[in-house]
Order: sequence, then structure tokens, then C-alpha cells
Amino acid sequence: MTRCWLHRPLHWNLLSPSNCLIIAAPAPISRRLWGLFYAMPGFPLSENSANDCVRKRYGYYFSNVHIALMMRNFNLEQVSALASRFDIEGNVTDVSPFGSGHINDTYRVLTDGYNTDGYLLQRVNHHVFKNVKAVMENMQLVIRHLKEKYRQPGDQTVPVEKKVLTLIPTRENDPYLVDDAGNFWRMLILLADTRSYDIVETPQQAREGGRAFGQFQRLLSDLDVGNIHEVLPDFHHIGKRLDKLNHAVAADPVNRVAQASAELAAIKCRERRMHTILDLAADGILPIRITHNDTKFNNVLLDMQDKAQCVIDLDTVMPGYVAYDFGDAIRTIINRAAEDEADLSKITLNIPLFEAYVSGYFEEAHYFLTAEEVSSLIEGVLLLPYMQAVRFLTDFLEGDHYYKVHHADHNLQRTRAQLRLVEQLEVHEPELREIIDRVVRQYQK
Ligand code: GN1
Ligand code: MG
Repeated sequence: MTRCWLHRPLHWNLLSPSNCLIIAAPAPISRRLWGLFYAMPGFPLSENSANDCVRKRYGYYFSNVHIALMMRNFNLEQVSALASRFDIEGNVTDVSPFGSGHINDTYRVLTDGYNTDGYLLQRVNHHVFKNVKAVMENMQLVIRHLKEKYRQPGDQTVPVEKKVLTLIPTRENDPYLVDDAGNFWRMLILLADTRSYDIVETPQQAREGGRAFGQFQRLLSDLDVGNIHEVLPDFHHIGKRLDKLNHAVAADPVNRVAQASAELAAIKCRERRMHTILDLAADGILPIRITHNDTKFNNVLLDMQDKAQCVIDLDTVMPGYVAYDFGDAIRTIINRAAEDEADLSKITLNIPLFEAYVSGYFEEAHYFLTAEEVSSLIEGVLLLPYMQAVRFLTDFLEGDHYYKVHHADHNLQRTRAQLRLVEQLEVHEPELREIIDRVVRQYQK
């Protein structure tokens, strides 16, 4: 039976009658409507949050019916009220959505306080980060450690507060707050006069990115890995990621497997090689370190002269292997196109940017990397876009529960783009290896 209705108001704490709309209909219809709405500004809610809200509100779930709920950004007045519960300077004068993350929601908060450029208020996605307390503990520990390091004698031309994120506690002095609907919110100082790039434009930017992530790893290399929670277990474990994909294929809950046969074949035929890092780690050849685990280039803030200033997005800082961070950074730097480029012919490699990143990275990383870690870096370059393809495809087959998507096939499009990038990297692998070897040799003299 086809049922389609609009329901309002929805008495859900942060949803107000003016900002929500539920559509419950058989999957093809609701998905199409959802896709249309999703393209409109102000409807950024992912399907998993939507389904969860609906389930909590109504206490039941339609097994064969796809439920989509469209919600505007949290009513900005409510966001502003939440912001006022943090220990900020002055009164809130403006809040607006900010950034392009796939998981959390971020708002810029301005106030009339002196000495402040504003704040970032973030709703941490607790469907993904199920233990937000552990995420925040990691973040506090890493911030404290980095600040201590930067306070040591040396170049102090840029104040420590500009080089490392600063969390603003609540007025009750807690690191985050939980609202009445169970959402987790935290506040950070906004770093003014900085910029981030989704697509890298110049070798100078790439070099600075390399320096920033290299320095991040170096400064954390003497922090005990045992003090860091593994907030997303097996986050970069390709074996587990492939198992999850295989389960999604077997269950095919939204009948999408048929659309993805070419991509599944491309993933299958590369499986063996992609286990190299795990094999080296299992043999005790690679040391486990504290890594960032989301080294997209846009997670480095550069100053207005394109000098590295601050590494951001510390949610996924966990024990890991350096090749993961290296590979994820290269994934976003070397690609001339966007992560989700639909025109695959645009996905080509910008090798000078690779070289620039490698040289910036080694300026810092040569202090601590082992020879085995250096040899593993190229494996990370192949693995990370491959793993991203596996993750996007799993989410596509499961019905887009994880990543925010902007149209029905978005995760499939992202998968295709990442697989094309893998193909390109395979073709140019010898050249990339040679560049790494050349840069490393400078430090061996
Ligand atoms: C997610 O939300 P964002 O953009 O910081 C994801 C990363 C992926 C990335 C792909 C916790 O990061 O692992 O590499 O999307 N974060 C999580 O763009 O899954
Ligand atoms: Mg992230």
C-alpha cells in the first residue's frame, strides 16, 4: 500500500513545526522526494538521524517503507540558546551553519564580546561516535599535549592558541553538553583569518599541509598510545570494512546491489594487496602510533599567506599507522577533482602536489619514522581511496545511513570517483615511489 503523508507539528525537542517534514512512502517515492528536498539549502539531516527520530517519536518502524524526514538546520534560535550555555564572551548576536563535514553539524557563533572572533558550536554525531565522552577525553588530552609542546622555547611568533584548537567549557565547566533530545554539543574558538581547501591549488599549500600533519604526528609521538581511546574501533581495518561490505551485499536491504556490480568487481580484484599494512602490523613490523585518521586536506587550516597554522577535526585521533594518515592526505591532495566528482575523466593526478606534500611531511617526519614505516607510505596511498570506496559503497548498499548525502546516488558516485583515483594511482605508482625515495635520501646523507 502506498502511503504518503506530511506530518506536522512534530513534538520533538529541537524540531519545531516550522522546520520539519516527514515523508513516509515506499522507498522509490520517498527517496525521490527526499532527493529533491535534500538539494535545497537548509535540509541537511542524514537519513539515519531521521529514521532514529521517527522511531523514537512513534515507537515503530516500517520494514518495507523508507521513512525520510527533512529538517532544516536546527532552529537557529535554539542553537543560539544552546550556545549561550557555554562559557563564551558576550551575548550571541548571530549563528549560521558552517563547513562541509559529512558527519557532524557545525555552526558559527558570533557574539558582542570584545577580544573574540567568534566560536564554532558543533553537534557531535552520536550515531557515529557512540561514546562522545571518550571522543572528548581524547580531544582534551591531545590539545593539552600539543599546547605544552608549542609552549616550549622556540618560535613563538604565532600564539599557541592559534596553532591548536581551544575548547570552551559549558558554564558548569563541562567539556560538552547534552540537550533534552540527547544531542551532544561542544564549543570551540573560531580561528579567524584562516582558510581550508577542499581541492589543493598550489605546491606551497600542499607542502604546508605535509608539514602540518607531519608535525602533528611528531608532537604526539611521545604521548602514550595507551591513553587514547579507540573511539571508532577498527576504523581503518580494511578486513573488517570488506566484511561489512560483503554483509551489505548479501542482505541487499534496499535492492541496490545490481547497480553496483562493476564497482564490486573492482573492489574484489584488489583485495589481496590492500591487506599489506595489516599484515606488516600483525608481524610487528609497523609501530602503532597516535594518528589523526581524517587527514583530508581541508582539516588543515592555513593562514592568509598559506602557511600551515592548525590541524583541526580531532574526533578520530586514535591509535593507528602513519601510512593511513599519509594515504588519506594524498587522497585529497593529488586528485585534481573533488572526492565525489561525477565526471570520471576529471579525476587525474597532480603529481607536483604529491611531491610538495612529501617534502613538507618529511621535514617533520624524518625525526621519528622508521625505515619500515617509510616503505609502507605508498601502501597507504593506494589503500585509503580504496577503503573510502568500500565505505561509500557499503553505505550506498545499506541505504545511506552513515554519510550525509545530497542525492540518491551520491554514495555510488563517490565510490566510482574513489575507484577511479585508485586506478590512476596504480598507473603512477612507480613514479610516486621514486619521489618518496628521493625525498627520503636527502635525510639519509
Ligand atoms: C568523514 O565528516 P568528515 O568530512 O570530517 C569521515 C572520514 C572520511 C570522510 C570522507 C568519522 O569525515 O573518515 O574520510 O568523511 N569521518 C568519519 O570525506 O567517518
Ligand atoms: Mg572528520
